[in-house]
Amino acid sequence: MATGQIFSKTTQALFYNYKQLPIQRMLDFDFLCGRETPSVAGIINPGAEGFQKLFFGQEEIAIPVHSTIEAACAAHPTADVFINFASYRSAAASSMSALKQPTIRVIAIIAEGVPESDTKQLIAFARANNKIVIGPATVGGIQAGAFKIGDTAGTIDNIIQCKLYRPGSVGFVSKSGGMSNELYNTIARVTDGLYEGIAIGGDVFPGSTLSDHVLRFNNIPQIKMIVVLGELGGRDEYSLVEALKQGKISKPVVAWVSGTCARLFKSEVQFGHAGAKSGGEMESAQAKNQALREAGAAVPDSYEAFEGAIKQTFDQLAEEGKIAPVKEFTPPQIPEDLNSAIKSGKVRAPTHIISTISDDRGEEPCYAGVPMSSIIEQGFGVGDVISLLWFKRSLPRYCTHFIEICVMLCADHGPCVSGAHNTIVTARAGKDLVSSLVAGLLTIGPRFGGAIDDAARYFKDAYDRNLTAYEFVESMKKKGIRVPGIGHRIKRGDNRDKRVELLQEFARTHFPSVKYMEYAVQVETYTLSKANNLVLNVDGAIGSLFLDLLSGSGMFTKQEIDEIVGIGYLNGLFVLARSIGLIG
Ligand code: Q5B
Repeated sequence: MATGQIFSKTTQALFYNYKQLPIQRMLDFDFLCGRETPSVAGIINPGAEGFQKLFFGQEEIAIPVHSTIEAACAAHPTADVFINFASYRSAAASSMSALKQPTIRVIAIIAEGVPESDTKQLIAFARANNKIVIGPATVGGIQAGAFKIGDTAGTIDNIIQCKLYRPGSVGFVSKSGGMSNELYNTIARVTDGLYEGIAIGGDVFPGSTLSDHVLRFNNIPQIKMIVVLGELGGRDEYSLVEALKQGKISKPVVAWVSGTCARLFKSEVQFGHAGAKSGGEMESAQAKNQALREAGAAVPDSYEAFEGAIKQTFDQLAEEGKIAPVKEFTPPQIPEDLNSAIKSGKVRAPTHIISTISDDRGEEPCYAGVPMSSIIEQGFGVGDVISLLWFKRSLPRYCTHFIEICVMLCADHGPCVSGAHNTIVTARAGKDLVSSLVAGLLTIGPRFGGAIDDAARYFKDAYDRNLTAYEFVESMKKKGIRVPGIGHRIKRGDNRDKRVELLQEFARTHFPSVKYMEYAVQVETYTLSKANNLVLNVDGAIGSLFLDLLSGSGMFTKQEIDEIVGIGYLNGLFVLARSIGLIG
């Protein structure tokens, strides 16, 4: 890896695995730097295709999403950086696929824990094909004012504070991503700023080494000095020592190898990174610092003195007139995200939708204020859940049991009724479950299953107006309306509907009052005198009994009963019930 620049203000990347936050951070950085094109050309999200909406400054842009690396590379041939946010399990395979793409030149592998044997294969392949691997176990890297990988340099506030939106004169390379943030800050304080910073990652076998990047920085004219932060463990720093000794590095190098504290421990200590453990004297921070010092790098006596050493080297270069003044500018302001502004109490926003029946904002979802755990602990059934979600209250057990009986009794009615017929035809035509179910449900209406609400409305109105059964039926006839809840294609006066009988029996035993149902029975007696098929059907039985449930339970005001009947969602009971059979 002996080339110089690897990024520029027009570099574009492909981002593997959709991670909204790091992508948005890259785009925010672009905006801050005044880039004209977003640095993320495409996203690879295995199995998904389309686009993702993200912000580029104040504007929303659509970034294409591809399901394969091959498709993404073909669609974006100028995007030559591959940022791999795959897990440690799949990072190696996806990285190898990316390396095999002719358009990809640099890849950054973020995952920690990639098997070392896999990394070695990636390194060998990359070297043979003249490609650059940054990581694994890295945050990535940044070219100030031009291009940034994922979460490198942290928040926008930090990026602004470290003046990373415009280039300075310092090349920086470290093993640690976290410490690189710290050093970006230090460099901003005591020099004219960072030009490029790379975190190579803390694995034993990094895809590219400290010396790889130092040699590269040496070839970049804008970089006037190089800062290196190594750490104990491994021998990477010795390649740098060799390069310095051989005179391959002409620019001043300020270096520090952290981990000098390891000697204070009686036994070997594994620090945060996989590679950060001293395997012997040669790999100790002290030995590596000494070797770097002897090779000509400016190496302070402690980490605390690192900042001073960087400053001294920079000041010297400035004094020698080797540093051109940086073009300062005020970066544009990134609009704050609505969510974070709401969180900090700066703005308020109206909600789009309010649910008055369930709430999942707390520790656990609640139905009408009743937490899920108590629904389970109290042994609630489907009837109780319906009462909470439809009527927003806990109804007495006999009511919720009645609801459950309705659902059970109406769950199916053979293959010949409209709903089942349509569902069967649709399913046999090869359609999926949802389409077949919906085809059946769409037949529910005034003549089939959907007469419960009308039955409740008309029976209530007639009963409340003290109409006799005769007056009610005849007035309906005059208006040309069939009495909802009366009549059946098969059932007859001498072949009653068992479901109706079961509902009546339950209600007579458990309901405090069945006045509406008894009224419906009087209506049936009269209609049966006209024709033998004009029985009280299951819709009429449920409609009239629901009126008794609403008025007899004492849980609803008169106004609420009128509202429930007026809105008309008792047919929902039939829809719910029959879905069971249609799905079957
Ligand atoms: N006539 C149910 O009719 C049906 C009359 C009436 C006064 C009436 C019919 C009707 C009202 C709506 C209703 C729910 C279409 C039914 C259900 C669930 C189900 C379904 C299943 C399941 C049956 C013959 C003569 C005519 C009509 C008169 C009929 N109904 N008069 N009030 N209600 N009912 N729907 O047998 O003088 O000869 O012209 O619309 O409650 O859907 O099992 O299939 O679980 O899946 O086709 O149980 O009653 O009778 O239309 O030939 O009429 O009776 O005016 O008089 P039919 P039609 P006329 S339960």
